[in-house]
Amino acid sequence: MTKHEIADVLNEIALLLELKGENPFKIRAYQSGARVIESLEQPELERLLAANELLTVKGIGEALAKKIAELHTTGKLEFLEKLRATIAPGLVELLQIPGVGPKKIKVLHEQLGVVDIASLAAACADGRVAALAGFGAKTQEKIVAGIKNREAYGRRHLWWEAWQVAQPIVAGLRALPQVKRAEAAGSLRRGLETVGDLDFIVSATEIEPVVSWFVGLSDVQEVTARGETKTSVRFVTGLQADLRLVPDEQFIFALHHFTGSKDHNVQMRQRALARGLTLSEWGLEPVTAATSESSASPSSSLTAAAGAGEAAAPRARRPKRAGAPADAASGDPARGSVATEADLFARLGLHFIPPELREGMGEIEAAEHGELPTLVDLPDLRGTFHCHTTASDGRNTLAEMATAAASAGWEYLGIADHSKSSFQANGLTEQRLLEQVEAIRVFNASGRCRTHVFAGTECDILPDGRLDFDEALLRKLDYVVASVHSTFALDEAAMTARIIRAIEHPCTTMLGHLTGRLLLRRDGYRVDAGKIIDAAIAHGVIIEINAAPKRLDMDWRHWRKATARGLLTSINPDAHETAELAYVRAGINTARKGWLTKAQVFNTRSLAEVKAAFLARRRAG
Ligand code: DGT
Ligand code: CA
Ligand code: CA
Ligand code: ZN
Repeated sequence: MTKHEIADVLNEIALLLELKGENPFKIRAYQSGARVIESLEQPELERLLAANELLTVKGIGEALAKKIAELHTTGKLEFLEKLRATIAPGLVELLQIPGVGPKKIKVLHEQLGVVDIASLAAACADGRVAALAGFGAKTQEKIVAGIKNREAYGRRHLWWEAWQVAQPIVAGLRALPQVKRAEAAGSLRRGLETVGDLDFIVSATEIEPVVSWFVGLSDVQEVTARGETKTSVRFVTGLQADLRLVPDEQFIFALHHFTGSKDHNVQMRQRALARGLTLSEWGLEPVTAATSESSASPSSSLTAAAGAGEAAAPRARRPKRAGAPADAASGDPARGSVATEADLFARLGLHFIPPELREGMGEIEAAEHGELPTLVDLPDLRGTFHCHTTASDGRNTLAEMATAAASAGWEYLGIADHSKSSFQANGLTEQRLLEQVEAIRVFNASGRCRTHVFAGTECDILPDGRLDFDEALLRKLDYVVASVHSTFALDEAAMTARIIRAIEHPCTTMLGHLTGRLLLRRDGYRVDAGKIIDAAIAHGVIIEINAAPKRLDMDWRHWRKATARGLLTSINPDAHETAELAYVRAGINTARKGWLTKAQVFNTRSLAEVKAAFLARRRAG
């Protein structure tokens, strides 16, 4: 078992004990035990287990050591299984509602008989929650809003999670002997922060084996449609997926159409019409008497094509399309066949538009005039900032994080653990931060790792806009990420002033997660993004793209305008363990959707350039 798996078990025990209202000391023993295990490096943990020496580790008592040994040898823990059986599973689910912690759940369960979200909603509806001591009308309101959000958001999925599901499916489809081409389209391909459903486009020589493979995937819970051209499934996670099979000569048209967005498609279709062509998921053809009638209203005919008609086999509806070459204007020597999306755009007089830009927000005009930017991409990144370690709430040590950054090929890694006011995240005191700075100096000097580590902090922005550490201490660091982690309920003007004050601090290098939003869970606090962007530009402060898939904050919709005015960003994973360094991939989506080039992303710079920039800032400040 890895140290993370063991720590997960200990944390789950702590949580279940808390739901039961057990002795706080016992609960804390499991929580701190989990932290101690994570602060060990994996080989050291294995050595201790093999030598039966766990008890020698500070913070691991007899009871814990026994349980960890049982987990290690059997992969199971009887104690946990018994504990789970004593708690209604619906109670654990309640934890997903913001503002409802184990203590509140225990009271709700004991006093109101709440066992799941439905019974909690009912208790709120007749005011019984507000009447409980320690709750009140405000708390009840918050719970009701949380339950509503959960319902409204429940149908969508984080891009990252959808991508984890989609990647192996695309690879599996491509490996089938009958498949010629396969892609994931839709919002996933456009890199949208959340995804409603997956859309796979496949061309194949034979249909049946491909459909059988798809519906036979191990996570498929239900097959919701099975036709000749479209098959839909729902996975156990609730995520749904459409598989569309098309003749190979239609592949590019289907891929473009089902990549969307709808707004982009409508504009593309209008552009085609203006040139006497009709564009659809089946092809690009001259407008004929028959098609011109239905294309009088481009968006409604598209709706019909993608909506009611799609299950009913488009090839049957349009018998001539399937066999005929997709290139209707093949007589024109200037117009070759459409083998790629670039060909399709070229046929309409456009440069290739990357999927992330296809939101109907000016990309077609820019593509017409050759004004699309060369978008930043993953290989451009040479390091990253804003990463946590076991010193605060991370799950890997400094050395483990740096080693992982080195295997990613990065030249540098910025550590930014929490500051003292974030006690819930085990924030560092002045003393502990100074020790960490020293540890980083020693680590860099040791030559253990070819990735340079920058010493930073994710410093809390206090309610009045001051930073959580003194200027003298902040000056000892390479860089400072300033973030809001508390007092979210300020009005927009006060929150904006608070953040601008932090931006004005001479030591602030970057602003962390602008709004604090948690996608599909809670909206961000209200801020005037325009004013904050102006202040950041004026003070040479970077606004991060927090690439944690649940944040993706600042939102892509702000970036194009902000960078045009001179704002710089850094794509930061907010990684709490080595595997989360890969989150920068989600941040790249945000950057690309915001039209950003390499030059606008700070962590595409070389180590020498970053060092020079930090030095220059410190001199200026
Ligand atoms: P999602 O799944 O809600 O995250 O978003 P999408 O963009 O993946 O939407 P989806 O799965 O409903 O459809 C995939 C694409 O198919 C969509 O981006 C554009 C195209 N499409 C679907 N319905 C329509 C429509 O009514 N009109 C037009 N023009 N295109 C459509
Ligand atoms: Ca979709
Ligand atoms: Ca779909
Ligand atoms: Zn943070």
